[in-house]
This record gives sequence, structure tokens and C-alpha cells, in this order.
Amino acid sequence: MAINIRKLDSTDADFKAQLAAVLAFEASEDEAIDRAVLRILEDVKQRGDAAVLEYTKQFDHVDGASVAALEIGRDELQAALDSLPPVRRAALQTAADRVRAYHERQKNEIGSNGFIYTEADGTVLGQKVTPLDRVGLYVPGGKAAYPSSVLMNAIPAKVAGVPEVIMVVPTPNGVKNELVLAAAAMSGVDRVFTIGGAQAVGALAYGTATIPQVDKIVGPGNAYVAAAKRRVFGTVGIDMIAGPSEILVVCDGTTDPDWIAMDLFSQAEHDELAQSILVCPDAAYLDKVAESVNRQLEAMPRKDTIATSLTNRGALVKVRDMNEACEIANLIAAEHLEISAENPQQWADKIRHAGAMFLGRFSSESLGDYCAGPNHVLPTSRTARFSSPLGVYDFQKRSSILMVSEGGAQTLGKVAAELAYGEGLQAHARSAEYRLNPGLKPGLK
Ligand code: HSO
Ligand code: ZN
Repeated sequence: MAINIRKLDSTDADFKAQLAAVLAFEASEDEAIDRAVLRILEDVKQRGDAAVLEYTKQFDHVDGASVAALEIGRDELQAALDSLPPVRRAALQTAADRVRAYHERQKNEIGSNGFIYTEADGTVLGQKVTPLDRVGLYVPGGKAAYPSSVLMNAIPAKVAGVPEVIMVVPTPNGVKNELVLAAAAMSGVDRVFTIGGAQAVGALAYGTATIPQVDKIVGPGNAYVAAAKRRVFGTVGIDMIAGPSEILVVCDGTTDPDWIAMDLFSQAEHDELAQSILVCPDAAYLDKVAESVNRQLEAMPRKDTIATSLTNRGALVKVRDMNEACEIANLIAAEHLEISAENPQQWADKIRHAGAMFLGRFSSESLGDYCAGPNHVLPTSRTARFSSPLGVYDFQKRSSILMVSEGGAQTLGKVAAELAYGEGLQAHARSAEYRLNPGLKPGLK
């Protein structure tokens, strides 16, 4: 199988338009899916467990006696963990430990403890940070079931202090993924139900007699799950609607081309819609990578997916120099950015938009996907321009604190009243003025 990855050259007059065409991706918002999802959500809202049970039978061919019977108990989760081959269990443990350590840092070092300060007149102002009470974690079934994603979603929730993490995972035809269950046990998931699709999202969002209502739903899913998450947003929080995986490699031409070709494959193998792009100032190097792609492809079990992804959405981009490569990286705002170069730090300093930056030739994206520590749930489809990796902060919220002293009420009361009168809101003004000395309360004067 020989494939042709599109080649772009930044000196072409219409380079920007060509690049835009490569990046163009319309998240398919299928109206038929949306209508079906709306019906399911309404049904689950009205009929609760009975609806969940029926849809699970219809879509997953799992005929439970009750929703309670679809719960996987702690013993079964622990048994899944205990039955892993020792080497795999050790790898899962290392990954979990490293992900936890990273997120502990995140909790302690980016102000998750809130703040409080006292003004000269004794007024106290601050911000209190609290974890969410209950979070729902959606885990896809079938081929898209990633145990690593269980760790990446559940561990930051637990580090944030969420007391209850409820996981849902469809088990079509009753087939359970043991590694997913093991990962749930390892990351401290509290309860697991074998339900999926829009019905599971609805159950978590509205609650049923058996499934507790959660405050936020996180985790990836298919088009139905994405549509359902969009619909329930507002009733509950959601993390994001993730698009296909992306990798952008900026290379100075000094890394083994086979390594880079495999890095491009690593995201292409996720999905035919995944995007892998290489940007480099050295035209001969791009040719070497193209050659390596064709030489290595044949041996890949997922070669069809990789070939489709690279052919339809991949690109090899020749740029003038590394500075221009960094400008393009900022434009693309990729989910994963590898800077495979000598002294990567100097180029990283120029990057403002990327979900995660992998610096230096030993930092392959796959290490981040599994076990380095940072989260692998990252903004896709250029949303790294305005959003961030999933983190402890996504499982916390902030409350403002105002404790105004009697002295503070004198100064602030006049300011507030003045602005309230300006807005025509008499009760606001009076409420502030009642607290002035001497009070303005009728009868007290
Ligand atoms: N690259 C994916 C995460 C993942 N990779 C899970 C392998 N397993 C998210 O962008
Ligand atoms: Zn991956």
C-alpha cells in the first residue's frame, strides 16, 4: 500500500488557503441524531429506570432485570484489577501514580486553595474553592474503550476531592472490558453502571431511582453521546465536546525520520478523521519521512485507518525556517504539538496555542497519552486557542466571599446606593443605605 500525503510549501502564494483547507473540519451535527437523542433524553427524564432498561436492551442487547442489576460491584472491579497480568498491572499502577502526582501538583500550585484578604476597614474579601459533589464519567464501549482515559478523567476528579465518581460504560452484548474495570478500580471510581449512549447521559443528568443525579458529566463518546452532552449542558456541567485526535510535529530535520513517521501514525491510528501534520524547514527531510511512512505502513495492524487519515487529513509542510514553523503551530493550535528539535525550549517559548507541548525528540506523544502524568484529555479542533487540558480545576468551582465590616458598609453603602439610583433600583439603594450610620430606616431616625 503506497499513500500520498499532501505536501504544502509556505512560499506558495495561496499557502494560507491551502492550510485552511487541510484544517477545515466540520463537526457533524446530524439533525437525525439530535432528534433521536432528544427523544431518548425526554423519555429517561419522564420514565427513569424503566426507559434506561429498555434502551439498554434495544441498543446493547443487555436484558437486565433492573438498573440496579446493571451495576458492577466493588468486588468485581477489584477482581478485574487482581486478574491482570502482573506486568500490565504494574504499568497501569505506574501510569495512575504519575497521573495522580501531576494532578496533585496542579491542585497545590495553581491556587486551588482560594484566597482571602482583609482591607483596612476590616472588610474581608476572598474566594473559596470547593469540589463538585458528584461527577459522571462516560466511558465508551467497544473499540474506543480506553482504560487510559478512565485514569485521565477519574484521577483529577478524585484529586480535586469529588466524593462520588459514577462511571457509565456500555457493554454491547454483555461484553465487559476488564482493563477498563481494572482502571476504574485503580483510580477510585465509586460506582460503575453498564449503560451507555444518550440514555446513560440522561440518567446521569436527571437522575433515576437507581442512578444518582450528577453535577457534571465528563468523558468522550460517539455522536449520540456528544449530542446528549450538548443537550444536558446547563442542567449539568460538561467537560468539552472532543473532536478527532490531532498531532502536529514541528521538526528541525535532525530526528530519525522513522520516529516522526511513527508519531504521525500514532494519532492517525485513532480515527480516519484524526489529523497528523509535520512542519519542517528541510524539504529533503520531509521526503525522508514520506518514504518512511510508506515503508512502515504495511506492518501496522491499523494500516487502513492510518492510510485514510493521512491521505485525507495529513500534511507535510515545508516552511522557510523554525520561526515560521512556530507561527504556523500557533495558527493550528493543535491538540498535541511535538517540537522535535535541538534546543526545543527556544521554540517552545514562541508557542502560545497548543493543548500539550512535547519538547525534544524523546518526548513522543504516546508517553503523554498513557503515563507521563499530564492529562490526555485536551482541546481539539483549534480550541486550544481558548481552552485548556482537563484538570483538577474542572472538578472544582469557586465561591466569592464578602464579609463587610460596619466601617466598610459606610463607604461601600454610599457607592452602591449611588449606582443603584442610577439603575433605578430603589430597593438595592435602600438595602445599602439602611446600613449607613446614622441609619436611614424609617422610624429609627
Ligand atoms: N491520544 C488520545 C488519547 C489516547 N491515546 C488514549 C491512546 N489512548 C487523546 O488525544
Ligand atoms: Zn493517542
